[in-house]
Amino acid sequence: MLWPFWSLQCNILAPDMIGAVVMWWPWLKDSFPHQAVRKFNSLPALPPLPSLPSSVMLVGDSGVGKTCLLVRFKDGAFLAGSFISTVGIDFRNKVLNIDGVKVKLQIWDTAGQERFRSVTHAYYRDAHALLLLYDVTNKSSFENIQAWLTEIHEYAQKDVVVMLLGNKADATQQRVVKREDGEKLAKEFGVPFMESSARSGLNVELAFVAIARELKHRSMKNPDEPKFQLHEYVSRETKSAGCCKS
Ligand SMILES: Nc1nc2c(ncn2[C@@H]2O[C@H](COP(=O)(O)OP(=O)(O)OP(=O)(O)O)[C@@H](O)[C@H]2O)c(=O)[nH]1
Ligand SMILES: [Mg+2]
Repeated sequence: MLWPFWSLQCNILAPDMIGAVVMWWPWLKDSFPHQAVRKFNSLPALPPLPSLPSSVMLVGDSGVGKTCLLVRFKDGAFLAGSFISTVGIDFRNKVLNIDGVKVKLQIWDTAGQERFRSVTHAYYRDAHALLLLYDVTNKSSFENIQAWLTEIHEYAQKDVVVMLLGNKADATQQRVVKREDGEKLAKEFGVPFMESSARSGLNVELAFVAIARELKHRSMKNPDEPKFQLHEYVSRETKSAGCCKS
C-alpha cells in the first residue's frame, strides 16, 4: 500500500533534488576545499622537528685557520687582519636542518698552541666529531697531522667521526702542500678529506654539513634509510662542486 505513495514522493522530490544540486553546485564545489582546510587547521599542532645535539671539535696547529673557519661557517664572514691566537677553548652553536631533522652543532674551537694542549685533552672525550686542520701554506702543520691523529686516538671516543681539512686553499702563491699529498695522507689513515678556505668559503659549509649528516645517520638508525657513506658523500660533493682545483 505504501509503494504508490513512495513512488509518488520520489517523482515529486527527485527533480527538485537534482535542481537543487545543479543550482547550488558552484557553492558546494567551492566549499569542499574550505572544509578540508578547516579540518586540517583544527588538527593539533605538529610536534617540533626532532633535534640532535652534537659536539664538534676543531683541532690542528696554531694558525691553520680553525677560528676563521668557525667564524666563516657561523657568520659567513672572514676574519681578516692581525692573527689573534685562541686562548684555551671557545664554542659557538649552529643548527642545521638535515632532511627535516635539526642537528644542533656545538662547535668547540680549540687553541692550537702547545701550552693549551691539556685543556684540549679534557674536551676530546665528549666530542662526536673532529675537524682536523692543516694549512696548505705551512709544511710543518701538515707533518704534524700524524701526531694529532695519535692524540685523537688516545683521548677521543673510539667511534668519533674525523675529517681532515687542508685549509687556506685560496693561497695559491704560498702553497707548499699539494692536494694529492693531503688525499694520500687521508687515505692512509682512512679519514675523509677536502681542501677548504675560510677566506673564500670553499667547502666550509660542506664540511660541517657532511659531519652533521653522518651524526644524524648514526643516531637515527632508521633501518629503511640506506646507509650514509661519509667518504662517498664527501668525494661526490667535492667533485660536483668542482671545488678542489687550485
Ligand atoms: N689566506 C687565508 N688565510 C687564512 C685562512 N684561514 C685563516 N687564515 C689566516 O690565518 C691566520 C690564523 O687564523 P686563525 O683562524 O686565527 O688560526 P687558528 O687555527 O684558530 O689559530 P690558534 O687559535 O692559535 O690555534 C689569520 O691571520 C687568518 O687571517 C684562509 O682560509 N685563507
Ligand atoms: Mg683560533
